[in-house]
Amino acid sequence: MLEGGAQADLASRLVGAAAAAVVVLGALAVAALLTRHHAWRALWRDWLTSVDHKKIGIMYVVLALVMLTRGILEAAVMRAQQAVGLSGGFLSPEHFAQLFSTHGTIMIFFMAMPFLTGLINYVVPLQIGARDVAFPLLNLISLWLTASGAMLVMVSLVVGEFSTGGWFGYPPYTEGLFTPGVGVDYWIWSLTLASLGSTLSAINIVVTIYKKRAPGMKLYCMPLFSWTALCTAIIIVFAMPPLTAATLQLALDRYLGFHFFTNALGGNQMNFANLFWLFGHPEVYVLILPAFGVYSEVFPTFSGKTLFGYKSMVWATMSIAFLSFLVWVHHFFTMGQAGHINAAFGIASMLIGIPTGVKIYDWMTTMFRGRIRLTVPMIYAIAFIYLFVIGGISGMMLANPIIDYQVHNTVFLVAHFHNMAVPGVLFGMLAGYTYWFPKAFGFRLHEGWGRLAAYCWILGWMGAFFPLYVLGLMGLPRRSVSYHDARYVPLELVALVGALLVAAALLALAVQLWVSVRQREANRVFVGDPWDGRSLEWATSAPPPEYNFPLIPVVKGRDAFTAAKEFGVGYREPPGYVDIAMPANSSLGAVFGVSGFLVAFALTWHIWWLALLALLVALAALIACGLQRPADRVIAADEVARTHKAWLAAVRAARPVARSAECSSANQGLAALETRGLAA
Ligand code: HEM
Ligand SMILES: [Cu+2]
Repeated sequence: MLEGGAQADLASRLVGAAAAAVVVLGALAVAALLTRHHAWRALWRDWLTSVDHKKIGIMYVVLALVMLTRGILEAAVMRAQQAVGLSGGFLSPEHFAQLFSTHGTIMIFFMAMPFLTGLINYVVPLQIGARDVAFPLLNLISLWLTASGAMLVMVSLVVGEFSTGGWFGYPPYTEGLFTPGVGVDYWIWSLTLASLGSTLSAINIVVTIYKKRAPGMKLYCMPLFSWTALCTAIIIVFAMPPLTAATLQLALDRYLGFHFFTNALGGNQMNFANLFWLFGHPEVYVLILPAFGVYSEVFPTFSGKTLFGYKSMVWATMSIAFLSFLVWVHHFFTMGQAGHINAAFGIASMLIGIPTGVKIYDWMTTMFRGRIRLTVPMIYAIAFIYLFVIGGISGMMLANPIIDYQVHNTVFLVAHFHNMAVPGVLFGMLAGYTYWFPKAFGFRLHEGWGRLAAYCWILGWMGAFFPLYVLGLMGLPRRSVSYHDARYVPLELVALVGALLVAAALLALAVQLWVSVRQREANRVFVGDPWDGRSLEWATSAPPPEYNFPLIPVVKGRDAFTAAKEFGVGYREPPGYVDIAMPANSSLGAVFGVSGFLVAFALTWHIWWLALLALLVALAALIACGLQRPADRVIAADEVARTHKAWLAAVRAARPVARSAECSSANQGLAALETRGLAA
């Protein structure tokens, strides 16, 4: 009979081996499928080298969904461990630590970030009436860098181990002295790749929004989702560098014996805490603002009204972006700074409640007297309002340093931030996925499975996290692999059931996709406006042509497409067509992605020659990038005309659908004119 510890070691190894097997077999299965369908070439030509913002957006979302799957499975394993964790459980402490570290790192950097970047990439150029982003090739490179970071985390499951230092990897624990081995290095380099990718893509988004808006689209005419994309991207540009600096300094400590964050020779770990949270707090707004943007599209669309309080919404978004840089110390109220500093940061933190409250009222007023349709995005959005307010209130509690001292590092905090991360961020992303899916693929997702998934997410989330508020108040520390107080057990069991329901939600999403693809012919919305949309992304076919719009639209105010529909000019044939030049495919994304991955992998394993070689390749590619003249592909006016006329013919042939029938196969993407005016 094995002893408890040894037993846990064995079980841990089995779980780890199973996870690694899933990754390897999954990769092999995908490769086999691609080979069987002779799809490698198409994958390379149509996707991996494409600089089309729409395809890049879709690839980001695919990456996010793959990583979401891993993150949720890990969460379920953690919950299972804690459910049986009274003086034991089946995982070793080391393994549990790897689980919360990968789960946190993945969910933030490789799930939420790619998800929102994907939605922004897909939607923003369409919403602002542009053909593409400002720097299409850079866009592809950013995607590849992010994906190679994710790949590194995946590889760590098979080769070696991942960090045990949590998603914020505090030194001195993560210093070489205390945690040698490759785990922390995997964490450092995957974050470095992800932060590079995010910074570059954020610069791209900012420039796109400033420079590529359709004529007449003033900033104050821009749809709210694009506004939140702008604010998020600006935050990233300022917030990512501290993270990159912090992880690189940590790398210097680990690799070259520097002492930035050690306890000896003048190092100070508080420098890391400050740098990390100088990034970390703005980061949570990076995650949530695009979700707010999605909700700000979903509420008006499915209430048949224009967004209430547009300007207050914009100002609230900007205030949140600004305030997000002034509150980072609330992540370490207990680390010894003076009381008045805590007080100042506590008050600053509470201030964020004001613009957020404004938004909540704006959304509620948007629904007021609207003709509300409870579609899947709307279910997520309404659940969000209820749950997010609860999360906001627990945030106000934590912002008070006196209360924070009591619950710091308990699972009360875990409940609070999942309250923001799941109903706040993830529900928004899933609402956006459901809302824009028909635009991207030309058919609607199955409504019934979508509802089931939404209800499982909502109930599962409540089951998994409401108990944690109570457990936290009872004193259960976060990151506990086991505990010795039997009073925790019942609530831990409830939380496990919740997590299983969340896993079921994920399964329902997968089934929904499968069923929808199979039934796609019945649910086509080629005309492109299935929800009676208000902004320009709905003014083109679904899926849109590569160049988005045959002629760049001219905009006169907000809700540009609703206005066009009301004036009867939503589907007009232009007087003439012109040639359109689109950027050509490029393999440079892959070159940077692969060499970036190799540099990171080689540094992790101290294979110096490989690191140097891959770095040289990346540098050479960079120089080639600079020397190369960006190639264009011209789409002849004839072809543009043909495509556009075919679409207009489809518009004429389609039967306008009333909102009551929008979830039936009568919906071909042409909305019957039943909106009640712009100012309604
Ligand atoms: C809805 C399903 C989810 C479940 C059941 C879940 C569960 C968990 C659990 C059990 C932990 C460890 C808690 C502890 O330390 O005691 C954890 C930590 C964490 N989760 Fe989640 N999670 C979910 C979704 C998410 C999402 C969507 C995000 C982010 C967007 C996220 C971000 C994190 C982070 C940052 C940590 C902290 C890791 C650390 O301690 O370093 N989680 N989660
Ligand atoms: Cu914060």
